[in-house]
Amino acid sequence: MPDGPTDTDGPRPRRGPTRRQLLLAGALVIGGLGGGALVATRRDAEAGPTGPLPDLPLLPLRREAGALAGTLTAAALGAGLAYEGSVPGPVVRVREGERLRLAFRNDTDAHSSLHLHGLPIGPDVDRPLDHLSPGEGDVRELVLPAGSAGTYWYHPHAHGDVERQLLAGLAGAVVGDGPADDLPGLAEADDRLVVLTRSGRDLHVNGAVHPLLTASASRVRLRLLNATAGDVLRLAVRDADGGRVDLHQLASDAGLLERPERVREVLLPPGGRAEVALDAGPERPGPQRLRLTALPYSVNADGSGAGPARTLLSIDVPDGPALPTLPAALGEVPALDPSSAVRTRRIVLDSGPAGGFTVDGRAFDHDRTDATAELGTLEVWEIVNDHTVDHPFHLHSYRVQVLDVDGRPPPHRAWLDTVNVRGGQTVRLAVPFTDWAGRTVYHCHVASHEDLGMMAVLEVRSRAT
Ligand SMILES: [Cu+2]
Repeated sequence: MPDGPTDTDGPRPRRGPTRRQLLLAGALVIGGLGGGALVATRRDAEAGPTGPLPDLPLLPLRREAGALAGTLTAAALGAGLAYEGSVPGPVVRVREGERLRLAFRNDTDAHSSLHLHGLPIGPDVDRPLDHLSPGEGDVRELVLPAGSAGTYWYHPHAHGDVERQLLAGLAGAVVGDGPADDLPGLAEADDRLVVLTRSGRDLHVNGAVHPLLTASASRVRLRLLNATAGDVLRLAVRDADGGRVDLHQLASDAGLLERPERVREVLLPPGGRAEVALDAGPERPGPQRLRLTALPYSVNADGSGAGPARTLLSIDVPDGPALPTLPAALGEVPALDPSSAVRTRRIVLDSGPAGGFTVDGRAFDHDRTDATAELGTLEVWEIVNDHTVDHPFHLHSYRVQVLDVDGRPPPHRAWLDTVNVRGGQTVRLAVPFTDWAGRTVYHCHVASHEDLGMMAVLEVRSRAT
């Protein structure tokens, strides 16, 4: 049942932040705070879509010595930056079992790097602490393992300059395909990437402001990727009357759920992904126009400063033949038993002196190792946000499951790599250190917070060494 217009959901919108909130936020890119964003939003909500949803180009891959090989070059494009001349960058699409050899070339005039966000790769492939000078390049090689089909992405990881490079246009999607994609119920769906970025005051979908997706089937699968530098997005789909449409969540950040889960909305922090299916469905026969909407959301712990609802994407769903029901089983998300954890580690996120941000009271130091863990063990990480705004916690190379948020278990089990932690909250994570050892990082995925110090170094050691 529709639950009525959602523009009134949540705290009453305010015109903009107070000076104090801006100071507390410490960043210019917190979602929904700018007064200008409100102006753009009203226009978007009242006007129809501006044009068709742009199709994102596929990165050409050539078969070469047992691998699929491609190149991503970051370079200037107009006043901004782009991978391969495209904003967002071209989609890297591979199937489970394939070996991918991805070359990166930095043709920008600043240090940059290529981070494959969420993909199952070890620290020696990810190399998050390495920066490449202008003119330099490197190569990453990985095999997409069975069970890792999902929606991932790539972006720069040059500490101190990540926000600028993201906002300038450096972000692209990676799609891993697997056997579940061929199951009846999913195979017939119109499968679409929805890459959300910010350019100035506007949120873009595949590079366009409020485009129109004309679906080719009565079921649409949306691969939602929050590739903004700092917007926490609360996403729902509404019908022509403003009522919310049930979504069937298929995947979280790091792969498929065990089964489709019925949800009304998904909260995507910057860096986060979710895949959802929506149906014209027997309860809503006939062609219809739906709207992917960013619902009001405040990153402030006191709930202040949420903007109005914003239509991001209109979706025309045709009336079609009834499709097979969604598959009953999708992926594997084994339960992790926290009683088998070798330790509980407490990690505190907070603001620091002079407008900076800290992890456990310290700003990032490339040369310091902040935490060590042992390969093959399970740890519980208590992420404590002692600050007043959201800090989405991101760990490289090791995917995690949320055990509880302030003591409350999540609605379903999921593999995640970017977990939003609200001001004042404590989120407990199960962190299994499987597959690879090495030196890597954990950090806030609001790029400006990371740039200003909210990052730390983890070293996972193998027992043998
Ligand atoms: Cu943060």
